[in-house]
Amino acid sequence: MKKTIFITGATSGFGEGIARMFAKEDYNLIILGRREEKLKSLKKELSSTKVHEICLDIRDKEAVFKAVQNLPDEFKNIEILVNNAGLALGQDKVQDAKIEDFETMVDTNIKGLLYTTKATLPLISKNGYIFNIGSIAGNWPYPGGNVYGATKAFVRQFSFNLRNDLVGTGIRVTNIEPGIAKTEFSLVRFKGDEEKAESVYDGTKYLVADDIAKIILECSKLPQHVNINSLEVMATTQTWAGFAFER
Ligand code: NDP
Ligand code: 8X3
Repeated sequence: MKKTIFITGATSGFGEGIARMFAKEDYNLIILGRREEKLKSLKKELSSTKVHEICLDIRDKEAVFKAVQNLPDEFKNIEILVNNAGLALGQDKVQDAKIEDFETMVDTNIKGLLYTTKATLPLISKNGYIFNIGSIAGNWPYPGGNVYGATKAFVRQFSFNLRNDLVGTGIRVTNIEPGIAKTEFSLVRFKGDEEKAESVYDGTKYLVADDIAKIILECSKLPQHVNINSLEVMATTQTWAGFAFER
């Protein structure tokens, strides 16, 4: 029987890259996102394998549980869940930022991830695998990283605690913590400001979706008794900035 991978946020960036990578590995795919057209075109592109698309907003708890309950039988045995859907909104100081942006990040990156995890857990096979996409922002503070970083710190700690709860099931949990990567991430963060988004990547070498997809594939191929708890990955060009001082 073919294995199934469930990828949230598969309409762009890491999620789309992971879908392409696992299609080549002959997995059945469950792809989730809000943009129906992108889901449809990805399904068409990857027609050599079975693809089930779920068009919804992961902030909608009822919709998430219903979509998982209504999965066609051949997709009900999930080998790998990738909790990837997420976003940053703005990079302003807490005192200047919009409370609505904070709420969207919390609702998506924390609550949405909890809904997809809780809904799919009963369908994850013994010896299955859960990848959560955290961020270096969950490990290291930076100016304007405030709520986004805090949501990713939640994802990291939740991943570790989930491991505790899943002991005995054989299900592995890895928190992947990428640094700078060129996807639609900055375009979303800066609300469609293409110039500002591009400036994040100007003159440097960044990670791409395929790098993260490869890392996930390699982790999934490790022997079943090996669990990588967290994996922080940066572009070789990226390092830490050091401490800032008021003078
Ligand atoms: P993209 O913006 O390219 O992709 C984000 C994906 O998440 C899209 O498919 C989007 O789909 C989906 N998504 C966002 N909100 C929702 C929602 N409410 N409901 C359902 N789907 C949603 O960015 P990345 O690929 O870079 O981001 C993927 C993950 O990686 C995120 O969790 C991000 O925080 C994290 N990350 C990114 C880094 C980077 O530098 N790029 C570095 C570290 C971590 P749609 O719009 O169709 O709903
Ligand atoms: C995205 C990486 O450093 O831009 O999670 O927050 S960063």
